[in-house]
Amino acid sequence: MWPLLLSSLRHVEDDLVMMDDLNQGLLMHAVKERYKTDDIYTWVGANHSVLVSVNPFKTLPIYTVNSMEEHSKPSPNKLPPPHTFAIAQSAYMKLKLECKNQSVLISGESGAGKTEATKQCLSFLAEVAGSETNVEQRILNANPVLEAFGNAKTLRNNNSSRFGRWMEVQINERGSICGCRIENYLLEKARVTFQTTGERNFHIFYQLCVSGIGHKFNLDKPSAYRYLNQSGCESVRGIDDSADFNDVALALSQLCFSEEEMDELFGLTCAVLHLGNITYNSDGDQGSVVAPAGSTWLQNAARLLGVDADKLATCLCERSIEVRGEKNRILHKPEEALEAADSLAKAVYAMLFDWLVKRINDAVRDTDPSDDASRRFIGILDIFGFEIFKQNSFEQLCINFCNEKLQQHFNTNTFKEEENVYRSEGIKFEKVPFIDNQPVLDLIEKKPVGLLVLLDEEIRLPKGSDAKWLEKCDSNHAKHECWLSDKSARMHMEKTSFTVRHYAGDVSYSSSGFYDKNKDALFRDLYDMMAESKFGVARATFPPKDKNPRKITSISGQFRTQLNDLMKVVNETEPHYIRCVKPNDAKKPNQFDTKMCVEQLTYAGVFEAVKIRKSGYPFRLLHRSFVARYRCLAKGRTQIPVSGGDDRDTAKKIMGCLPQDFSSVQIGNTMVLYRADEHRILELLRNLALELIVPVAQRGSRKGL
Ligand code: AOV
Ligand code: MG
Repeated sequence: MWPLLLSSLRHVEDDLVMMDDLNQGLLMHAVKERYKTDDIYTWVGANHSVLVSVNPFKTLPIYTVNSMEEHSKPSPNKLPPPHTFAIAQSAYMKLKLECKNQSVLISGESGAGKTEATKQCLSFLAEVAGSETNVEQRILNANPVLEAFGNAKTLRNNNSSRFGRWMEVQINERGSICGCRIENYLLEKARVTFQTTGERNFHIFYQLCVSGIGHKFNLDKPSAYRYLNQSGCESVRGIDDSADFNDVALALSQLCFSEEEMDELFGLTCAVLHLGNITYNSDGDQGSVVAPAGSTWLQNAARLLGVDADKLATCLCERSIEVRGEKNRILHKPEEALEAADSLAKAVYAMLFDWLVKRINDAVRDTDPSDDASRRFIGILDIFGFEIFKQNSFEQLCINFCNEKLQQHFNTNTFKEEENVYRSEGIKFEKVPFIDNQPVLDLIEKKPVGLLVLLDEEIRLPKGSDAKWLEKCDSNHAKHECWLSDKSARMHMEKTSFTVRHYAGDVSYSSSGFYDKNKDALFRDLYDMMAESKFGVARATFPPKDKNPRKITSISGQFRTQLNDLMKVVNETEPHYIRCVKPNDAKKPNQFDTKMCVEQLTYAGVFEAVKIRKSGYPFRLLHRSFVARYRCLAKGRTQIPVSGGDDRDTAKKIMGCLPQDFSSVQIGNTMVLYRADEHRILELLRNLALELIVPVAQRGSRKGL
């Protein structure tokens, strides 16, 4: 063959599966090269259901209304450029054409860009689908509110979501948005009372402190509060708490929150801060008293919680228990009273967040019952990615469990989707094995001895503990392939650790605190006190409890139920995936740490997906598109019509008249399917035919190429 100017062919593919060669290094190189030119998005696979997104850490001019319009009118014969808008467009088109619910599943580690991608998809849908009732504006207004109450500055991300969310954007038969349903998962409530150095509490606290309405709630500067002044971080460069508060207040009023509701919402939030400042002295004996007597912190907290100050003091300094019908008082030591206040603060905030989501749902609900039957939805999932920290605890096990579920869905789906294409095209195919993470899911959730199942059982036992739970896990799973017993290590040093072999790697957890975190108990007296608050919002967040003590709902139990419900819904949808990648830890633009990126794409199963797709027939063109692209190879052959004719037949004839071997190309019912080798030959021949590349012998005569 002639030596060719191959460099003129080289461009960095915007679809990883289209790349000629398949290995991790080359794939990474492609993503990196694209990143250098601010092409932060790359497709994985020809059907555009998996998008890799690398956080640019700088503002790119690619999210304008113009760009939305361009993406909303993709050309039928051209690959749509990779973009979050293209994913949203594809979901929206499929929903309309196939009348099937869609989902956009967004994953990636902290700071990778999941929430930004969620907002981009929502804005695109709001712009392109619109609504007949302005409900799309209310849906967009939910964002600043949810972020103020649910996001915080962490070391990894200045605006880190500390909860997961699923937003189901409902679309009526006319293709307009008609409502939305938001489900929230696992708010990190421990942050209310403690933050690591350099991190902050939830944004709303600082916003209220600097807002003009702070005085209404007797608020002082952030530095005055124990819950805000321990981490050495009160303001963040790039965050304007005062301006953000104005956005929140505006958004709340557009979500039709009444003045009264807003007052109670902000009041309860501020009550949390006052509650944290109450101090206690020993009562000289076993118990404690609030000090100083008449503490203004106590007065403020009680006023804003809508309860009596003396009652609040009593409920913090002692608790009553019932043993065989007889009531007894247990006095709290000062440090126990402090702990009681912390647990009340966390409970108030977490319940308030749930109430807020419920209340937003009321404001964005579809109120037209005639839409019921024809309504479809696009669900968008913005949820925590795998977490592998130095210290991993109960929260990480729940989060990683959730990721295992989503990963299993991704694997099965990528695989199933391939099979479906071959089946519907009537093509023979070989089954490709893929990593199945069912064993680790079983280890965690399978009844009767899954780790979380055993933990739920433990908290129902009168004398349960972290240590006893760990012992049971050890004895039940000693031989489990995903349970790496740290028993021998435990003899020497880390007495509480255990390791789980996750899809993304081995993660060691410290079992201390699992019991309490899962039980999440608020003393009964404190709960009952809140249930009788004079404020409607407080009463709504603490509804009277079922008196049956056996029906304790654990955190892991609630989360597993939520997750299983979510998976049921997601399984009924056609999924689209956005795999977000964080290119460096410094949150800096134009820095691409290859090792970090390889790790993240591995966790996300992207290499696996590329492999599955490549082992089949990754190149697919509709008969018509194939003929349109390659008819030029058969120029001058009389048996091939210059235009028109049966496309399937013409496609066959084009390949038939060429000397190369195309015997492994599959002509399916609607598409021509083939592998990289054939693709390379076809493209080379096409470039030659169109004189896009020129043999070396002729180089001198063709300037300007
Ligand atoms: P996350 O949702 O994945 O983290 P975010 O979506 O909050 O991450 O992104 C983190 C930060 O990266 C944002 O605040 C932006 O500054 C920047 N960023 C992300 N995507 C883009 C983009 N497309 N263009 C410009 N900047 C971007 V967490 O919520 O922590 O897991 O819990
Ligand atoms: Mg986020």
